[in-house]
Amino acid sequence: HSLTIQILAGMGIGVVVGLLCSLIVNRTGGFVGDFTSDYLVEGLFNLLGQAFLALLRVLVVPLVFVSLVCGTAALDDVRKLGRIGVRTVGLYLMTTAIAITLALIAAIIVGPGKGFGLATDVSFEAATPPSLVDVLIGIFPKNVIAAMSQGNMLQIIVFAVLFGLALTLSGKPGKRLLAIFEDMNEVIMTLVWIVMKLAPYGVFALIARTFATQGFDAFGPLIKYFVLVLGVLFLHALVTYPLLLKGFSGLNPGPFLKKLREVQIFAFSTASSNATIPITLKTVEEKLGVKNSVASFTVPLGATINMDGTAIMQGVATVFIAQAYSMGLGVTDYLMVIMTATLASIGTAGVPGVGLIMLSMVLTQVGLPVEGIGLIIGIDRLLDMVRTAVNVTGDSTVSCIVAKGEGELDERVYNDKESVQET
Ligand code: DAS
Repeated sequence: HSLTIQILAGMGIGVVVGLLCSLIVNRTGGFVGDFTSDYLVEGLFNLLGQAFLALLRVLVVPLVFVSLVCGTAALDDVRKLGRIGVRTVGLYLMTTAIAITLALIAAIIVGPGKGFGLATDVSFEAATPPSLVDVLIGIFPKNVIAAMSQGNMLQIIVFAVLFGLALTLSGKPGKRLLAIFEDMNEVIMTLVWIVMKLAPYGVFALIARTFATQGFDAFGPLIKYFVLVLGVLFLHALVTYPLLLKGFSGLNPGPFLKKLREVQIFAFSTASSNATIPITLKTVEEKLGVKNSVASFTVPLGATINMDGTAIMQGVATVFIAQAYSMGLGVTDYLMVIMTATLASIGTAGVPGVGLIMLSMVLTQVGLPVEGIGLIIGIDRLLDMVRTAVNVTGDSTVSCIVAKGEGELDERVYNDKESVQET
């Protein structure tokens, strides 16, 4: 059977087993309850899940570095690289701004926070967003080993692009070295394939543990907020992206959404765009026909600076918290929210829970009580999983649009029926 079906099964069984465990732990105390929570959920599922996540993460830095060196070297000229860079960043900022605007409008119309009637007198000191200059300075690596050991994606991207350019300008030595990098890329992609074979088990364990530990009683008064965020996330993923694919590139969104399912499941299960990079890259190249010269740049960059799903949560959460504390927001506040959320997403990597950290910057910027985050933190994990799936969908959308614009998209591959037997 196709791997996607196996992964979907892993996810489905994970939800059922997770909910069962949650019932057992909450309903039957004593030995059975303790055994389930200590040895099953926090034991076996946690071990399998974290091991699988580690296997994914360990591939990210070598894969991004090697594939981006190859991708940059494959581009025939610097002007093309510059054009790809400008188009990619421009599209990423545009999709994020659209996402958060949709979220703000929806939240203002629905008013999820009305009636909470909370008061705040605590003066709070929270993280302030980095200035644009700091963000730009921060992307230039001072020490490439440090950048790699810290997983600083923007610095790794900058160094890989410079190194790839140097390869193309180094004559014979460059050609020899590039051949080695291309072989390494093949081998690392095989490693990605191996990890994907383990996915049904890894996804099962991650999902089972999440659903076993997610307290569903936290939903109560927050159900409106939860459903509203989900609604805008699905709207953005199923309307905005298809419109952009059709509008900018004349691409049929059908094959795109169908082939992206696996990537979205990985993103959902891991709640980490970064950990999903190997899968996003493999899928965008092998199933959607985006050439490595574009995908190797747009995918890692997107996982770092493009978080549309996160921006949607932040838009709804900001309005929700303002309403919960009966604090009005003016137009300038909303513009500030859009700017701060977009800027904050540039500087932070795609790892679980980063959305809430950025939310504290947004709330501070518009003078809202940061402790309002405490209202929504209980159900944030599930929303994090869904918005990460939207984040990677946005990265893949822009990858296809930029590739099409540069003539680096093989439309035969993009449109062909998905081969049942997985590669
Ligand atoms: N989990 C983040 C990501 O990987 C998104 C978020 O925290 O909002 O994209």
